[in-house]
Amino acid sequence: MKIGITCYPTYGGSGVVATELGIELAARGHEVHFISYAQPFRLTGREERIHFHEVSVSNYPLFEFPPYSLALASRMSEVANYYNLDVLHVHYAIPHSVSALLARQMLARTRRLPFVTTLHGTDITLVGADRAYLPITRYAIDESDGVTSISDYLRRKTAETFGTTRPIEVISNFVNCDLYVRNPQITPAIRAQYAAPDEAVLVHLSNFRPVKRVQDVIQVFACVAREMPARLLMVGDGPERSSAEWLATSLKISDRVNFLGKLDQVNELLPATDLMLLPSEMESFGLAALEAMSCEVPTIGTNVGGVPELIEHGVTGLLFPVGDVDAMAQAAVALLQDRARLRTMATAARQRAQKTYCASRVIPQYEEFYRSLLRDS
Ligand code: GMT
Repeated sequence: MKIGITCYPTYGGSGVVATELGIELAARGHEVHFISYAQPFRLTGREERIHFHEVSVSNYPLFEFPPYSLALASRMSEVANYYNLDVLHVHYAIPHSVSALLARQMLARTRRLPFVTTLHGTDITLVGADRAYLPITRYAIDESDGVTSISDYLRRKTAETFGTTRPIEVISNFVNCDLYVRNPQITPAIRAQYAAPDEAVLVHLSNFRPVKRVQDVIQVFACVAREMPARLLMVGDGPERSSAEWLATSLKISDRVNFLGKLDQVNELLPATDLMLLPSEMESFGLAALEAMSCEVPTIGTNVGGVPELIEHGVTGLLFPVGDVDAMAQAAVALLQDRARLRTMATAARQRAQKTYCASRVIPQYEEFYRSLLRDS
């Protein structure tokens, strides 16, 4: 198949899922065309059967807000036409599904261009639910040829928020279990780059938006660091980074916290850690936790959204109410001090990732979803 993919190319879960999906589809012989304002950050530009089409948004003195959605729709229709795409797949409803809808209509006289919208999270729970965007988001969801969501929680939330009765297929986030894995040849050396042999290594991975509650990460780690030698790796960047740095400094733990910025290759770093901290206010799935699980790293997180679908409390991780920093800290200390329990949980996390969430299991679900749309046309 020839598949067009649109996503936010910046550091974030929906962009990661879209990019990894494109890479996996191309590896299975499909031709993939990314259409966005920048090359998605996990692409190198050298992948076989993957093409990138930049959307440039011309400015004009009259435009206070340059119309990206229109430029995107134009480019989508051109790429679909020139490269004979079978299907467009947009990630994050706003504004991508509206642009896809326009592109489909622009081409309607000459060809059919079905599009799939994948809902990821705040496109429904925050931005989409905002009255300014709700009617257009609902319209674009209803008009999509196919809609998928990344957890059952998000499927239910979409029906509830938008009152839509259209079928939404749940296709979960996935991870490449062959890449996200402990590697005895390199993992110990990477760990040694960051931590002394006696230090526990905790990690947080996100785009540091308020919803991620990165201050809670620092607070939890401060409690852990009072009890044992420990180090925290903060991976990613975003609006809350500076307040997290300030908090680490005021709690006098900044020498134990490494802010690593937006790393591309987290598959090598994650296996070198012991515990993932994900104390988010909301998480429709929690891709960072899945990537950690695949690397035998359990998560201490919050019992919100789709997280309990991924993490079984007490078996593959530990979940607490949002903001319960003390409970998360105590649980982290207890787990890190009980190496046998930590190992059992780490193994269970890897097994759960392998059983349900490996790319090799999930990508065929997307392929079948595309085929079903093309059959219906
Ligand atoms: O909805 C968002 O916040 C955007 C998105 C992103 O780009 O970071 O994150 C969501 O999509 C991920 C991939 O499907 C999920 O794993 C995240 O749980 C989800 N984030 C939230 O729901 C906050």
